[in-house]
Amino acid sequence: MFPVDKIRKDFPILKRQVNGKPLVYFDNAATSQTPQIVIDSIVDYYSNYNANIHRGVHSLSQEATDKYEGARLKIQAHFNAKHPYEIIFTSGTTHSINMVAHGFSSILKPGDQIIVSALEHHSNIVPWQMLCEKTGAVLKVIPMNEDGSLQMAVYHQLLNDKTKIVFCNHISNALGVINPIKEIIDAAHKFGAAVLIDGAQSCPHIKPDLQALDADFYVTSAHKICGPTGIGMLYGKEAWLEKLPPYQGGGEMIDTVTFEKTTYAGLPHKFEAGTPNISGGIAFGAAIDYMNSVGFENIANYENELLSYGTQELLKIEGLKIYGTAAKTSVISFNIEGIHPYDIGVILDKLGVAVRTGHHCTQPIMDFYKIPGTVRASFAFYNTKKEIDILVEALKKAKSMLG
Ligand code: C6P
Repeated sequence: MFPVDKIRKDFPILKRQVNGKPLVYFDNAATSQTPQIVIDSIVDYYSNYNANIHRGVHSLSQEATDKYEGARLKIQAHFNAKHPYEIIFTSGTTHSINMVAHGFSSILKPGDQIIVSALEHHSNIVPWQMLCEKTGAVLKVIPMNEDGSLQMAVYHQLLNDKTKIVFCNHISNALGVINPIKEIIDAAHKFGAAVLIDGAQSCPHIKPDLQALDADFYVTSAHKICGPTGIGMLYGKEAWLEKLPPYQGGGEMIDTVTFEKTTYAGLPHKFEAGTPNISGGIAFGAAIDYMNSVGFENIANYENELLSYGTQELLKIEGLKIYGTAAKTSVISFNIEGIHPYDIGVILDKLGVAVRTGHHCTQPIMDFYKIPGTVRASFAFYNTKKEIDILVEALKKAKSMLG
């Protein structure tokens, strides 16, 4: 049996009350909670070895550098990247995507084609639109079906020799549906196009093997996987990272600087200008260790149980409709007939239940369903069936007040 009671003790925040009720935290797709061991890694850095990295010969600097680079190695091993220098520390998914988009501005030509899926987060739409404006490239969209799956036959038709890069999330943040990324990657490679996988929503549930997937780029944020905010990663295959220009100029990303000419440092430093989020990087490594100590197979099995139970219980509420019914992870996006999702969110909060309401930074998905937004309950491995019962009772109360 999954030791959820023991695991909950690792998360100090789960003990707190909200509006006089025990917190039921179902907003894990927005950000996950942080276990004590990850919090301790940040406190340890500032208490014991706070120093800038890669710069000093003194002991503290060396210690901090070792721990930061040690975290890079943990992340490399976890995602199975071939080389540690293929892992670039960034401030998060959004930053990582913008780095790649910026890099492609020197590669794309007018008429080149970029393909994105209809299920993307705004952070995987807007940078490409900006890139198209800059380069004259054209943005094409893989449309979605009513159940939230992608129309893969259309994707295969969209691909051609002009396609230079394809972007797709592994798991949709708004619906939780799982996209067929291996098929997407393999098909794009037949036309020589690169593929960027947005792993922001998959990394808390699935341990990806980046070499087996053959992804060209993979991006995620540590705060989705029990790490802190303000840190994330860009994985890029060595050949692609060598080809792309640096994103920002500054300290640490150079080899030599004169007023006539600057040459850049090798990977990963070429993409890591300035003093980074050192404690964040170290805590990202601690979060990866923590998640692996729980075990991704255990996490997936337990979260599937929560998803089945939650779906079954929520559907007992009359007028409740779930969006995104294709194969998915532990996200339930829904509306109750005649009630605005925001109003439901406010009442749930009064009852201690945290969910996200609105368009979830995916307005095109909401437009597809012709709705203003949804209520999104997203479960993590530290949630329980008892908490789902509390959500169901709270929804019944909201319905009787608002319906
Ligand atoms: N989604 C959600 O509530 P950042 O903000 O850079 O850490 O992650 C952006 C991002 C990119 N792609 C996907 C698939 C995401 O889910 C997110 C973040 C949160 O759904 C906050 S908007």
